[in-house]
Amino acid sequence: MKLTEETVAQYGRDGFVLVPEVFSHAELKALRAALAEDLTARGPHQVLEDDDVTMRAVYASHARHPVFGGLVSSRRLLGPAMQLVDQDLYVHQFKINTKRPFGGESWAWHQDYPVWRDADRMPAPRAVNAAVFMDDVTEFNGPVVFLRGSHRLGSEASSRRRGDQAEEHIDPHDYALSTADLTKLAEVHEMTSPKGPAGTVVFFHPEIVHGSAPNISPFPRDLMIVTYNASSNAPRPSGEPRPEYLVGRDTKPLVPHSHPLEAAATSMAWAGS
Ligand code: HL5
Ligand code: SIN
Ligand code: MN
Repeated sequence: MKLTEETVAQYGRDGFVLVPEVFSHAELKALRAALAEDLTARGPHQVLEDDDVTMRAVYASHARHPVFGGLVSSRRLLGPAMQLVDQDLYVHQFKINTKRPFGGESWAWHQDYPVWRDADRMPAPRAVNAAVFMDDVTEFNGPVVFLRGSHRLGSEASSRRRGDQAEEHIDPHDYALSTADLTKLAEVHEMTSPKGPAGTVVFFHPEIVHGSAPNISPFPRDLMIVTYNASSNAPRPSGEPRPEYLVGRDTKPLVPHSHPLEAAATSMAWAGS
């Protein structure tokens, strides 16, 4: 149940890697049902679009719903994440970006780590995102676009530039790269958007430049992102930390286990390779 050496090297070069067929159809059904249940819990952990009605993102479902609670220590996510960071890990952040059909909004070009460095005082980019496709991701429904290899530049390009789109959750809009910087970077770093059927997982580096376009297709694009951080790299806030739904407090190393969903797994194609 391991990424190959070649895959780990590819992650080092590109800043992301796509792993196909991690979750089966039956498991995705369970995940979608869990999301529907979790969406009934109202609170500040739900981020709305500009219309103040449509769901844009929901945070910390793993803290409320047992299906997501178990999933974060699944071998299939935590195993590769531990290989990629080469450290013991815990969940820094859990979110599902729910990009609705016919207009789900874009996410501005940004890097994640500068946000967590500034807002949470996370010491280093010793973390990895595991993005689980809860829907098929195509060129039509607003896939995440990466600048390949841009994580190797570090975080110099990003600092808070604009306003206050959000108070607790920090919208990438507030950390967006300038058009001049993005233009320069895109000359050197190819734009690429990993796509695939629901159940695909993309692991990506906290310093890779990424963003996504609106979803004008008739299909949803719900993307679950678990950010694993090294236990040795827990934030050291100087004052009041941001709310727990944004910044995980339990920094004890997670132990990979076979999630109950795993019992129903039929497709483990990547695991043996
Ligand atoms: N919304 C996140 C936070 O921590 C930051 C963004 O994609 C992650 C940049 O508030
Ligand atoms: C998106 O959901 O398209 C953006 C993902 C991210 O910023 O991590
Ligand atoms: Mn991001």
